[in-house]
Amino acid sequence: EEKETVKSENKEVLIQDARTGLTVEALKKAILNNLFYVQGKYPEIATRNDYYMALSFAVRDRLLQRWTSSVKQYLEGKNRVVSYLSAEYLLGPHLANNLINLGIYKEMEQATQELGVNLQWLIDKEVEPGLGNGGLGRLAACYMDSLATLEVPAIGYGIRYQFGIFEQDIRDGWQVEDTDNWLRRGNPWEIARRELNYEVKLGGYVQHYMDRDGRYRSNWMPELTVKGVAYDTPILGYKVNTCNALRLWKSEAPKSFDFQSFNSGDYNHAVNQKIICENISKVLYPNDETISGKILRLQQQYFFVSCSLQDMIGIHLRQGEKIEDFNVTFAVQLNDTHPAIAIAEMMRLLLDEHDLEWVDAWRVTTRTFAYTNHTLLPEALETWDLELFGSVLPRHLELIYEINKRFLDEVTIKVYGDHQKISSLSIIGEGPRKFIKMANLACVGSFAINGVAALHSDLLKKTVLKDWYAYSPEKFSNKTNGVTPRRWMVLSNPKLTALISEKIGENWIKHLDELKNLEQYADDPEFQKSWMQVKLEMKQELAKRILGKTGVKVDPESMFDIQVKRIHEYKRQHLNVLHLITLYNRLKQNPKMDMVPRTFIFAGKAAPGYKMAKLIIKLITSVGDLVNNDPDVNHRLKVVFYPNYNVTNAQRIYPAADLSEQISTAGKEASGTGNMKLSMNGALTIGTLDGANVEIREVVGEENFFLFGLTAEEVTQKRNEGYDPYTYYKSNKELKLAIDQIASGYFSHLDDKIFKDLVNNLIYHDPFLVLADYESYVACQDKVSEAFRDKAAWARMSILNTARMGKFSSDRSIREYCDDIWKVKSVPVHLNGDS
Ligand code: OX2
Repeated sequence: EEKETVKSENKEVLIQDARTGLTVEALKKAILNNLFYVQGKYPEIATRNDYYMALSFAVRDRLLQRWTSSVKQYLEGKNRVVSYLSAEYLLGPHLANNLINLGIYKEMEQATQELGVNLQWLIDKEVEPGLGNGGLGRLAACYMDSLATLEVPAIGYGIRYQFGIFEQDIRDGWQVEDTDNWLRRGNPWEIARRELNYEVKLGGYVQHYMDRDGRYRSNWMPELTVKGVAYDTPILGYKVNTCNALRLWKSEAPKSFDFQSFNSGDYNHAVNQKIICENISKVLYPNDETISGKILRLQQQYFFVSCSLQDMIGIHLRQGEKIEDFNVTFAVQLNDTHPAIAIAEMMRLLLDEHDLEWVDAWRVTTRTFAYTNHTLLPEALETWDLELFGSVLPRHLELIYEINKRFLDEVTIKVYGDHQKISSLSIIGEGPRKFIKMANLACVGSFAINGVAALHSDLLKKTVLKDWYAYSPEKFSNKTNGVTPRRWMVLSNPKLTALISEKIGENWIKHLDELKNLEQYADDPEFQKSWMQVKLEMKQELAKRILGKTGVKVDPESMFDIQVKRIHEYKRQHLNVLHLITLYNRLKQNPKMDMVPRTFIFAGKAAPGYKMAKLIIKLITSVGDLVNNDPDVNHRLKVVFYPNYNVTNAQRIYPAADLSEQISTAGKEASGTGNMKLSMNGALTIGTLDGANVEIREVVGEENFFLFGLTAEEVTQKRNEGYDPYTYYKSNKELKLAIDQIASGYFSHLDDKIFKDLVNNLIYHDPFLVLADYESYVACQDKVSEAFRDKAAWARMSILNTARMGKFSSDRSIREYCDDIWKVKSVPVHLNGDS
């Protein structure tokens, strides 16, 4: 409990004012004040948005109080700071999360109620900042929450996209994209720091000369200079005073007009320059796990990295420290290779702007950065065409050549004559056109390299980063992903949270391992009943939303079989569909059969340019149209495609899941994090031995996990032997029927062309071994159905899943990063004025 006190006439006096007070009265006063002084309204004429803003500013005031205290404390103590560089942050709505972390959810509920407005109604008004694609961006958001909760001094750096991930609508069964204008009604959670801005050069050429002291110098003459302006969002930890900054950069023109052009009458040129500059932070690239190779993307990456490093150097020098000690002040984590250009930019800043010698600059750089790899998919490993790269970053191209030359000299001594190794370690790829390999740049320049699940880290060492592992094994480690229980349990599943806390207290919210205290109730029939009652209520709520959004009526008593994530061939939503069609065919052949009723729920966005992914969505909706309207099925099967999967919708879906589909081809999903959130909310998993599934199965116990499919090793072996999907298609009757139906237009009003590419891809190529895993998947699903009939046994497994998920708190992940990689410590924050 926060108490703010001042000494007055030798008495401790409690201050509960409208800006900082946490009581119902103080909150009421704050809301009314903001309504009047910020929104300019009195209650009778205030809109829902006015109330949302008034409430949010009331919460923000309380965050700012903690934020300024945190900053003050960090600076005074000269503490080592974590700097997280990420091109994406998939934050989700702030309001409810901040109420929870401040510990004033109940108080605010009462305050709003007394003012005659409903809190949930205002929470639902928030437009979430969708500044990320999927797991990678959401991980960054969970990590920011845990850093603050563990009281670690940290800054998150990224891009303030004006338009985040597109909004998805389904029309005629197809995905259509709409722009995400999230800033339309203003953003109460950010503070523009106009005074915090940096110039970033782009394009042009480099001049070389000798200065008066005989020092060789480079002078980058850019074609364009843009300005980055800082926008800060406070990130408060759970029931602590630590409030860190998420600092996102907005690009602008350095001056509003190019006056030279303007005065000489070239108005268009002047305005165009402004547009070009503003374009850099305009829109998030909607590709998950695929590189785009576009100039604008490289500009975005460089833009935010350069602003961030200039900002960090400024902070470091203002502390009175020497530039040579930069790595003592900051540990900088690269969230995949998107910010890897930081390594060359750090060198440029140290050499060209701060006059260090090469060896000193390289020493500082390689003690500063650590790199997290998030994927083994070859199509996701970033490369840049060398010529394109040089046209945007001519100075960095020179620096990369030099870094590479020095590095390869060293390599050559070690692996003399092994040209294969040398070319695999080289930052520059040779081919018809040369290219820059960003993963290699990240590896040379970092002191630590990690994967995001045990299997993934292991495969990294054996495959894509094999030669790097052989070269510097000491850099490698694993850091299994985690998710924050504050958002993914407390906020999204308040009823389950209350039930758990009733039994074991509230400590688990900060120490998730304590969930294991629930195990003792797993066999308790009363507890099982309450547990399943919460599940049912969450399913009823979701059913209502489904009806509203899609018009499909689903039965909350049926098994909610859920696959929600980006649509990607490697995640194999089509394998799920093949099972669905198989169940449908069984029912058609035997309408009287006793089948466990299932509701198949899919959600996820497809990259707008990813044809096959979009076709998979159309397949799901087409099968759904037929199945949902077939009287023979008699409501035993329902298919839902829930549109516009984002953080807000994920929060509503996870608590309602009975079955969590984690069915990627083994070796392809680096970790997955939806798998953790679903399991925490009591869903059982059907999954392959892939990513974090392996570790989830380990902790929940193999008897509480539905395993199927080839292992990563078997997948590789099968490919090497010459995998032929056609033989699987021919030899399995149910599989053949399902595929033939798709091909013949059975689900598409007899249109036999629409799914042709998908079908041909499956039976002739099948790069993700859907057909090879089909039989094992369907057999496993049959076991799932049988298990679901035994309600008590299912409840037990569900409880044990939640009880054993402690490991997958992002608090555990962050603690490991802090101890093993960043070497940073907690710094408890006291409120200013607090004793
Ligand atoms: C994702 C991975 O696909 C996913 O498996 C992982 O859980 C997540 O990152 C967080 O680590 N883009 N998105 C990812 O990797 C890349 C690249």
